Amino acid sequence: QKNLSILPPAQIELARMLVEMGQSHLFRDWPDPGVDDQEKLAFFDQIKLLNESYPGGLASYIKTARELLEDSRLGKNPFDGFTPSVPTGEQLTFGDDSFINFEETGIKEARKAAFVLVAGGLGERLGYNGIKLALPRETTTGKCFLQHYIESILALQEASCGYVEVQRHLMFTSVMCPRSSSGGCRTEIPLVIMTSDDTHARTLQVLKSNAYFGMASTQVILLKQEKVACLADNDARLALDPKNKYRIQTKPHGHGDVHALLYSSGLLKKWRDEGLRWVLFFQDTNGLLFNAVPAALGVSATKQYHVNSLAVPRKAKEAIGGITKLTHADGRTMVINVEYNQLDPLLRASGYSDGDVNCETGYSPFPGNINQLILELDSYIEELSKTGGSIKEFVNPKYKDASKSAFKSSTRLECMMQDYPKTLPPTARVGFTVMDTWLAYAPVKNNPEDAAKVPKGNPYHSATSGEMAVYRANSLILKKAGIHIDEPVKDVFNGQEVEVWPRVTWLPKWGLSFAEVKKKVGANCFVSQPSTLVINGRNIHLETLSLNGALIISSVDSAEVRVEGAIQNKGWTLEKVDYKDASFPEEIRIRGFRINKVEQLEATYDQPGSFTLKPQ
Ligand code: UGB
Repeated sequence: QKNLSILPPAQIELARMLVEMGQSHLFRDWPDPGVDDQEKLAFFDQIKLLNESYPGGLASYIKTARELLEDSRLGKNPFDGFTPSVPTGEQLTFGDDSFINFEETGIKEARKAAFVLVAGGLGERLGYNGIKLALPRETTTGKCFLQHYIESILALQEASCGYVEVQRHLMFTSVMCPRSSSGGCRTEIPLVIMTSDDTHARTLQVLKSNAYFGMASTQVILLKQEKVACLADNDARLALDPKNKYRIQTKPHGHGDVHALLYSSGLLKKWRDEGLRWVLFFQDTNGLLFNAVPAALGVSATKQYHVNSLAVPRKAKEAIGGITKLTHADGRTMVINVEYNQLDPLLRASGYSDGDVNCETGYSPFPGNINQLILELDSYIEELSKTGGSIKEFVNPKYKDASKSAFKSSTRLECMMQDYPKTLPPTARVGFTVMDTWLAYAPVKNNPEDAAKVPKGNPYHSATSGEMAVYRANSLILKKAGIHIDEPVKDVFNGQEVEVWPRVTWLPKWGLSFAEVKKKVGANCFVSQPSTLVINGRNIHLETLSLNGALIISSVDSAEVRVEGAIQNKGWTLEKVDYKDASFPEEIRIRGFRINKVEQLEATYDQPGSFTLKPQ
């Protein structure tokens, strides 16, 4: 009461709200006016931010927290009344006719898409000090995840708008850009990146210092998520920072924030007015994701899905959610992700006494959610107009003892972006698309020590496996396209046994779809296992290449290059690096090897025209 005199009117309202919501303890140790007045005003600045950045404000946060904490104390099952079963979805096989058709449709639809990358997490499990987006996706080229994502979106943009055809035939195409009233291409596929206080400045810095990796800076929109207040006890009393009595402790609220942020930014309506139809969500470190995007978007468009989640076969206990059909006793059903820590208890409580185990296929019967969601924009806006983008939350307090009366440390509410369908009406068309893991999913989440402890046969999800998966996928795609590729060898890096394929990488605009790759490779090519092949240009055709060594080939879009004949040199080798060896940079140590560039053939075509690379 005494301190109200120092506050502006708007802050007085906030103070009243806090007292009414049972938060008087926050002011208990406040001295009389005249002492620490600046700190007290700063306290209210933080309260204002916490209030404004949560849909419904702090009062609503505290109210929901009380309900969820009570449910947790009583041990209430969040799936009460629901029975789980295995859902059916679209199952794609890489390279068959249906896959190729979906890719073709998806590439056309990409003109009407916006991409949203959730990158507010610091990746505690990886134990890496930088932002994950700046980690190399692979160390042959050293390109980071963010660069690969941006180059992939730019490649989609050009392909979907007919730019590639324009280049090829030097004439306009009939493909009309949804953003253009006068013909020609004006498409700029928007890219939103959700950051947090932990990642915002560093994400912006990586973008700016690399000229946005070729994207127009106006095309990239950063939305920063705020943290939420921590809760000290079962009554949802807000937790004060132990070192500062004028500051509330805060923690991340989870990737589910992305929906409220998109809604409040006004971007969704702007996109709808511009003729867009799809919003694609994706995560910070999946180097294979764009292998799956065109076909998955094609599935969404063909099946007219309001929600399409991308999935891969899941190993039991793998740290990815399981896509599950939940049927309520009252007849309601929904197809939804059940998070990895909830799947086992849900199955045990529903009569599956073994819980989360593999079936006869060697995989969990529940497809694994890789958190790549494709939402249809109109129905998304309609839903968010009702909810404001708030997503069903959960709380996960660590109790001191079985009485559940006190916490070991403060907790907070959390939410996940894949829980969006939970509030949808039964009429919503919610589907999922399953693809091969080798093609679509290789995240970098685990530090070397934890990865080495992953049960045999389960994926490591480490920097080592993430990089090897890129080479494996590219090799398998080339193999399917007709190139003879040597079998991989097995090797162990940082205690993890992996398959080592030839180190093949290409620019996304070289091979955006399988049909595009097939057009650019001949039947009589060969790449040996120790080889490195870097394709750095759009119109490079591997006609009769026989590679045993390293070939780095680059070209401008207006050059057409045919590669013929045998290339033999000492190539690039992999040298082991121990993750504890501090003489190497962290991004090398966490993968357990470095690339030794012994000898290569480097060919660059920087002028327009037709060329042939024929070394012998
Ligand atoms: N992220 C944010 O942007 N903000 C946050 O507050 C937190 C995270 P994790 P998680 O496909 O691999 C998810 O930590 O949450 C970003 C799915 O829930 O890597 O353990 C963060 O930057 C799970 O069902 O993953 O598990 C990153 O880009 C499964 O699908 C993304 O959110 C799993 O991912 C994911 O954060 C998976």
